[in-house]
Amino acid sequence: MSSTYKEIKNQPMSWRQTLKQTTQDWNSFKDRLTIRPNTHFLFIGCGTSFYLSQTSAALFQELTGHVSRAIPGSEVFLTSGCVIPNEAPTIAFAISRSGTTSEVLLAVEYLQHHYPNVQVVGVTCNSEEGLSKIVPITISLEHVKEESVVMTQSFTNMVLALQVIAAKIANREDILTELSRLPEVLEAEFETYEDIAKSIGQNISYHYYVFLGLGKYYGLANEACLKLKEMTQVFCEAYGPLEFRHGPISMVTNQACVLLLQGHEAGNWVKDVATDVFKSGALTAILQPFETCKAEMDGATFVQIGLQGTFDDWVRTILYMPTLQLLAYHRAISLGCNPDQPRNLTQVVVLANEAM
Ligand code: F1P
Repeated sequence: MSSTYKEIKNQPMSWRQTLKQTTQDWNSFKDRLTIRPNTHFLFIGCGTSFYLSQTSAALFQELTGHVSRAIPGSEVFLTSGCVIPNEAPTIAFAISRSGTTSEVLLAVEYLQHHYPNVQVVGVTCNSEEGLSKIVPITISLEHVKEESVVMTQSFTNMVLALQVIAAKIANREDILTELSRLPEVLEAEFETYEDIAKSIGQNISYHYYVFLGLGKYYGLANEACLKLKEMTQVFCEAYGPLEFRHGPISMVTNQACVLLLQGHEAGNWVKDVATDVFKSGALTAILQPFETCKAEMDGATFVQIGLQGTFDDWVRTILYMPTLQLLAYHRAISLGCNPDQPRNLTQVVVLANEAM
């Protein structure tokens, strides 16, 4: 069996372990973190780890109220003036599945040499590698170490670990209780997600994919694009839903597939975008946490996400991802591509010495 497929399907199990482990980790390092009312949070990573940084920064800011920002690893050491606060106390989460991506290691070293106001916490799935050796605190999810080149369960598990930390910082036991229900809801809904992901993925006549996600879902939209690009090399883009109408919607034809990640937040505003996309002739798929009145958009595809959990938008975040990962997987299989061997890619990008 494909390792990518196995890792996608392992998410209910791995989420359970992440919830348990991160609570223990937090108890062991919380006293070493100094969090003041004006503390900023940074989330630093590359590729998938950058997109999970985007989602985590949005989640952190919303729940804790602290200024939070995602930064690609390279920007920390190449253009720090644009991205790192000079004086505000700052906690930077350096994120890397492998723990060996050069840009993330260089970013950490740069912060340690130039920014005494920044405390760094590593987030990885591999504690034996470089990252955990150079940071004082590490959250290491060894149980989601992946064989695959393409990151799937590592994305959702690292976001989930950061959600637990955000809930701890915000002192929100109610949110932690809701998070603990995610694995069972994914288990209950996985088959439905896969049926829909397969039916869209198997239609290889779509040559252009768009993912629309608001706020904390924008990082998910970017990550969904990356999965499709890595596994199937199709042209895709991600936008905020209302941004899509400001020009890009003119790219849409009946060979386009537009997937909208809908929450309760901004409900009617986002629904209005879905209606416009549907009228433009694209296959319109809406992932949403409520039942649908089919008559509204007859012919559109609806995926109900987290219906059995009645979660709020914040908690539901990672539940959108398995459908999007499976879509990429099934499109790859239908095209005869091997999802475990994406073109021109390696598990880690290690820079040549000359560049450093
Ligand atoms: C991040 C990453 C992956 C990408 C590729 C190269 O790695 O950019 O997202 O799919 O395989 O590496 P990491 O720093 O999280 O290990």
